Amino acid sequence: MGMAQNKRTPPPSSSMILKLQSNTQGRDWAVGDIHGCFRQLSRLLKMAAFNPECDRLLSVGDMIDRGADSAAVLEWLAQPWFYAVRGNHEQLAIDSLLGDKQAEVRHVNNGGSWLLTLPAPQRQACLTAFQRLPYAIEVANADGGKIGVLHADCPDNDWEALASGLANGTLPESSRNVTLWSRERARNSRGGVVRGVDLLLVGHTPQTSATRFDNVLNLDTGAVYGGKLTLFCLNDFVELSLPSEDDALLGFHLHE
Ligand SMILES: [Mn+2]
Repeated sequence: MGMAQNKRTPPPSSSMILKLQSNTQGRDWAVGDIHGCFRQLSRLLKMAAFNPECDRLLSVGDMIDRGADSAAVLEWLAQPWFYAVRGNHEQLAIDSLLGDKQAEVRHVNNGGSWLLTLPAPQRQACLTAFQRLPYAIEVANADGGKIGVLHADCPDNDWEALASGLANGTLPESSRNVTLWSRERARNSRGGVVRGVDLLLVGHTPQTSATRFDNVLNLDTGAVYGGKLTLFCLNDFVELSLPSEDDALLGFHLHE
């Protein structure tokens, strides 16, 4: 990718929630569902004048599947300025790589066949990298507030309960699944402010442009479906989008 590395260390492998201090050196950006569109992400970061020496990039998950360049996820996750939560697609990949045949079929049917074509060491590297992904990231604001990041939704609209449940390993599987799979907010059958964060950044359910539901901002703008890829700056709330290339036009439909 031609971007210089800095010396920040990655989170410990056991951490299911990652807490980041406010970035006093540069800017923090969040990106919506990438789904293998890493070349598009590189162009978008150039548009944003992203500086890998001091800026950070947070992914809301679903970095892989359907797009042209899913295997590049390993390079991106190796960058010290790149932070990501797991999405349901990374979870399907984990379950498939752990030998769950039902998950393997489901993953392949949802754009995951690239994983089976990788050499065994790279498949193992994907398993290790995806298993390290936290369910949630919490970023401190310079003014004492916090911004949350997860893939789908926050169980019970209660960030503190989620954060402590993830930190001490007591969060029930049903709540973990809400963070990975829920579409209820986007379908308007569920709403309300998420307590304990100023803003929650999510993806998972494609929107025509970044869409806010109460204090929950959905950044999935359907890049892999011929929509666009969206960046959001946590410092000044600026949004930046790049339309997909024509060859990414695959038809818009609801994905897993
Ligand atoms: Mn998803």
